[in-house]
Amino acid sequence: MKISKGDFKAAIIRHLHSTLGTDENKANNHAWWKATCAAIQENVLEGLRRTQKTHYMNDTRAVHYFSAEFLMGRLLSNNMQNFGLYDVAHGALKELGVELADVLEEEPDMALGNGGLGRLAACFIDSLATMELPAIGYGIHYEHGLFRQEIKSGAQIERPDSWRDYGNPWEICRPESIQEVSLFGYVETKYGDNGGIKKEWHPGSIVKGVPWDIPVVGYGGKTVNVLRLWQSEASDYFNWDVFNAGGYVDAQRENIQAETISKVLYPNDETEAGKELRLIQQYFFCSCSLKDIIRRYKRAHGDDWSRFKEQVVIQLNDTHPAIAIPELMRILVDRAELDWDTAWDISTHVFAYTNHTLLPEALEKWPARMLEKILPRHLEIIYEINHRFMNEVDKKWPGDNSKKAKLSIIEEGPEKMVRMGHLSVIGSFKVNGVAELHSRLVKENLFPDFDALWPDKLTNVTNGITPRRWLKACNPLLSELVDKKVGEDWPLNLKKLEGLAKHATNKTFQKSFMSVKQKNKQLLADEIYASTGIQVDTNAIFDIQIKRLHEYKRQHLNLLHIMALYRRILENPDYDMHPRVFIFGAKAAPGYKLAKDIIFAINKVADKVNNDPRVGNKLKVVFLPNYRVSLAEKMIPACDVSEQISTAGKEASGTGNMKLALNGAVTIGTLDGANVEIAEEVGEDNIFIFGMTVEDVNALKASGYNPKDYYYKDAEIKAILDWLETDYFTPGKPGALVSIKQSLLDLGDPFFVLADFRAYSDAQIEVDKAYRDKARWAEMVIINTAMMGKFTSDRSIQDYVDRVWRLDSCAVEQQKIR
Ligand code: AZC
Repeated sequence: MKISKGDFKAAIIRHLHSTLGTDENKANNHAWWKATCAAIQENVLEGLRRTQKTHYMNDTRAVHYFSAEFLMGRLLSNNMQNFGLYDVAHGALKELGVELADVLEEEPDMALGNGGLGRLAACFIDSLATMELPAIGYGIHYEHGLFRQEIKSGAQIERPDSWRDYGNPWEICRPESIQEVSLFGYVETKYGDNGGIKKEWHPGSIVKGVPWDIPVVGYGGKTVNVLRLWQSEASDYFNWDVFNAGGYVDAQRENIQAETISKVLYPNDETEAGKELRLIQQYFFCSCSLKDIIRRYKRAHGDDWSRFKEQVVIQLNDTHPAIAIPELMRILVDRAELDWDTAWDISTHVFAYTNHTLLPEALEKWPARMLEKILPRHLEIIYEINHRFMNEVDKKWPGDNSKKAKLSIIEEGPEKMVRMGHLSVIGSFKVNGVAELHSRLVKENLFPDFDALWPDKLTNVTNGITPRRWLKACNPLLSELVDKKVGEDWPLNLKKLEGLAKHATNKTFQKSFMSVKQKNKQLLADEIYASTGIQVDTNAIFDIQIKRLHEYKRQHLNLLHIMALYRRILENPDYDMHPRVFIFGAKAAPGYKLAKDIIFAINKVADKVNNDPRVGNKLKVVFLPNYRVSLAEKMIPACDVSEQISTAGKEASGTGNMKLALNGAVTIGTLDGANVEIAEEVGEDNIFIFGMTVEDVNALKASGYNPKDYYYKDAEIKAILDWLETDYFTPGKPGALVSIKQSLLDLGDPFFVLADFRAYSDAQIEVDKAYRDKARWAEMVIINTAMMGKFTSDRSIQDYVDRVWRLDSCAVEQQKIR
């Protein structure tokens, strides 16, 4: 039973009046947006209430997804889709004289994450709710999410993101579930009468964690799970003490310090930020979340801990929440007074850990000194875990000290470091990588000795993406076409898309499919014009690279190729190529100089190319500022060629690669991450694979890679790199782009850009040829969409359920949609 358009209209107006205190004549788009959200939220909250009641009555085992990042994007369109209310809302607003599209644009993105890892968490909680699995996401309620990127004279400028300035209509504050978190201080050892010792932590500071709940609506609107995000505040009790002792000013200072914890998201992707505040953030949300889980468990089971590991599984999204392991041990040993072995048995049956990267700079390590200062009791517990683990290592490899040094949680050196990856592997019952290739490299290169010690612990779960957001909601035109061909239930069963394959060579279907692509390209062209003033031709190939800016992702390889094309056109005005628009979206970590230089270079090359009459329409270069989830939703449906060109062995999986292929883009990529599995699915004729494999990279490294060999042997490479040194792209400022050349020549080209350049350029020539054969291209495009079924996040979640979580779904009764 669904609500009628008229009733939904009435609900919007009711909220306009009684929630927002305005009326139809005064309301602007922002007010319409809020009123529409409020009307939808009625259903969300009813679903949430039913879900929580059902889970409580059934005393379900649940997964708790601990993640420092959740990159949710916007929620209105998704929530409407999931309740099947999109068309109703669209019609209702139309009758009120309001465009749904404009209303949707009012919503700020919830950008509480950096990139892949945070967006994966968002896709996973969507799948968990859709599959009716009892689950809670736990994270941090950052006041400022990822910075807003502006481009000024070609350079990235960071501006604060303030997603909650005008309130967030979805979140619910839960003061009844506030937790307190201890920090700093010292540990007292107490000796009991029976000779036993007891540790007591006397914290130096206490902060309050205030939970904000974001409901997560499953597709079909039955299960509504929760994402619980913690906001830090000064603890009343502590504040009061300080107030009495030192007065108002000191109390205010305490306040500010406490509130700093959840103030900002660290804007680094794949770099460990060795900062005290970051460790405090991690501990803060882990401690709040564990206490929350335990409170809920105790409500059903009292002080009987024997069922805890049956009821609770905690997935650690990378090592950021690894401190939860010693925290649970502390609670069990110091507070619940369980003996160590019982506590360890519980703990190691509760935690599982996902590794997302092999880059050494991303593997978190904390100085032992810092832990000692902030979490003195936890450091003791980590030492104890390590001591017992070293005994186990000694049993397997008696007397082998080098093994011990390799496996120890503690890295000895001038500064003693705690390796959070090792702690995570030792404290978890399962560890997974995020694509087949990556998981193999985790076993062979990152944790080989752990794999020898515990052969069943390391496993793979290939990433996935939610087809609800990344096809159904973001690409309505294609969704409609797909509905007609394979039925409407593909969002729940993405393998159904395979039904498109048999139409891949059908001329009429090719025409319909490519006309959808053309319309989506027009929409993106409008967006490009609105945000950059650049006019692009929708008959050109839309070639897109969207992801965080990082050397290993090799946006500069793409750039060198663009420069090569430009040069070829200048040298030969008849250079034969189909017109192409190269489109980028990428944020660079604010402290990552070379990444920012690459953004600058892309923009400077774009300026020249786009305004050079000799180039005409053949080549355009666009850098769309402030890449984020809502912009991705506009770019992905319009893409012809998807750039997935990381150095083999460096991209753990990638998920943008899946989204683009799903929406009918053809990939040009290396055999890296999930590209390998995408190639398996679509077949080698429907993807452009180029460049070195992991083995090739290792061999070249072993033989002594010298990028200068390529520079001197390949005249085009030399010409392009030398071009960067002139002032051609930066008039009056020679050398402004030289850092890129330096990194590729003098600093050894650590990501093998020059070694892969020629293969990349050749593959691009093949792409160009394929595109010009309209029938062949349409067939490739259709096959790509058809064969992406494997990459639904529902499949990833099912793999977690089978291989890691052992979780049962729990049906929640369908509500009447209001
Ligand atoms: C990313 C990986 O780089 C990306 O390949 C993967 O698809 C994604 O995680 C999801 O698994 N990693 C990160 O975003 N960050 C870190 C610290 O690994």
